[in-house]
Amino acid sequence: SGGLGLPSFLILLNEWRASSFIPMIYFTVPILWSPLGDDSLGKTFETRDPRNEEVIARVAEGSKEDIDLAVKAARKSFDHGTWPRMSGYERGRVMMKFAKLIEDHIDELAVIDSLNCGKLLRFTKKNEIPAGVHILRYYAGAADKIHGDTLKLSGEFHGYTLKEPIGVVGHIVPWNFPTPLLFLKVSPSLAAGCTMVVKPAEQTPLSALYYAHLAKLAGIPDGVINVVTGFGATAGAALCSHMDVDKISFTGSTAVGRLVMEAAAKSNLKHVTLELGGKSPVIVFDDADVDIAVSMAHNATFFNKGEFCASGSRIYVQEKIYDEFLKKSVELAKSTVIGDPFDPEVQQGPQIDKKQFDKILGYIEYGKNEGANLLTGGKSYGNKGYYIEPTIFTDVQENMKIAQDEIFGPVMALMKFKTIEEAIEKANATSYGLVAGIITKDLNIANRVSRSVRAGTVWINCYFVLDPSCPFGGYKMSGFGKCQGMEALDEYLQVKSVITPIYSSPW
Ligand code: TXE
Repeated sequence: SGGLGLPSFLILLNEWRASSFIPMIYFTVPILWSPLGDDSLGKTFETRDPRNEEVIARVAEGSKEDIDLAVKAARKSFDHGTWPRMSGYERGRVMMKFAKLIEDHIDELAVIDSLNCGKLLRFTKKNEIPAGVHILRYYAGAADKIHGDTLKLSGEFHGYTLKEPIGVVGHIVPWNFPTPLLFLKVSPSLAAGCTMVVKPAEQTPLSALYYAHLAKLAGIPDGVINVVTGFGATAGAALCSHMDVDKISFTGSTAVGRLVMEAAAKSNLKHVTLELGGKSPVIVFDDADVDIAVSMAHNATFFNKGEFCASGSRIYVQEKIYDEFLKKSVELAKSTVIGDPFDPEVQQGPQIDKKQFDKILGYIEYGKNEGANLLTGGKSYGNKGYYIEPTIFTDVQENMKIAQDEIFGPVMALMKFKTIEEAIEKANATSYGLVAGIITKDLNIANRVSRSVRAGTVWINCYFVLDPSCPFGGYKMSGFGKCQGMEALDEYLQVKSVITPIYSSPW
């Protein structure tokens, strides 16, 4: 098995940037170990610092051949290795050790994700890396609680079900939360006894490599976690159409989600779960405390620079408080401190890359051209890096692109409504259905609206409250299948029915 060039990583971290550092593809297959960090074809690609667009590392560019080798290692480990066969208790113990090692390396990991992703350092350190650890521990605790049912069949037969690991899993991870999203996939599949190939996003490959190294130190056997860095159209697509992969767990855009399903259907009908985008509504009723509601809505839209599938980017405000809400929202947006995410005073860092930066500015242009009213923001910030001002539009109509498409950036569409019925109708008027927020003191309104919005999660008087125990996943074109909760464990298990006569065999 290979090792990540950890000392090099530490040099990188000490300097916070380095141009000649080449992390290697971390395979658990000995033959692929390469001190130069190349993939099987020797190709590499750049990963950049979104603060200043400078190259921070060159990473191996995994090809179809590398995916084949990684799947082979995972298959061998699933069919003949110890991981799927050891007791759940033992698997849980190893996972707990893995979690402890991550905690021991939290400073390095927080810097890696902040550097690679433009995230606030205080947030990666206090929230995101600990969230990964929390998720891992939650599923470590579940590993020895996987069991089927005993069934009383009609007739003189006894039946029971076994829950078995689904097999080799391909995990395709996006760039917006490299650590939590990785562990939302890896942890339940490890607990279930699966083996896996992880393809991190091309924008943020670094922490996944570090985690592979720590997994090995924790005692996770070779072949169980295989990380292949590379691009979606090559390495990702090869994983989705691979005949020896039993399941794909994908988080990313709706457009690529379709391709993943298509590849699964055209290859071996592998199982698929999709966690896709959103265009989530936050509905603020007249009885809300305006200051609290403004702050909640602000965070719902602008948290993590708007790069969050559950971003509350459509804010519906009831007419009586609308004007006050609007004025205070603009003041808050204008007061946002934009800048280097390593600076503790800063509240908003740069967008992930040029592609997203251009996409967001493009949507802002659409908004202006379609007749929405730009109240604040609307342009890039500074002359280096991918910074965009927090932007608020009003007079947004339901059919405008900025009300329908996932912008995935710091852009709020602020809209007015009169009645509960109107709010429900507008909230449901997109093809997405990931989450919804409701702000009201009236329990009857909260109950009614939470049952009427078509979304996988509803937050009442809060937003972004995520917990490993609480299932999360979309309705409609936001995808299907759950991450988090015991439901996510089921995504990596299949049920076998076993039937036997109670007395002697009738045959
Ligand atoms: O996503 P992609 P991108 C949304 C968000 C964003 C848009 C585009 O709106 O602006 O998607 O982002 C891999 N077969 N979300 O271009 O392309 C890719 O390498 C297999 C929402 O980054 O979907 C990466 O690992 N895999 C979202 C992952 O898919 C493929 C998070 C996501 O990339 C592939 C990210 C292919 N053909 C973006 N093509 C969320 N739900 O949180 C790409 N990939």
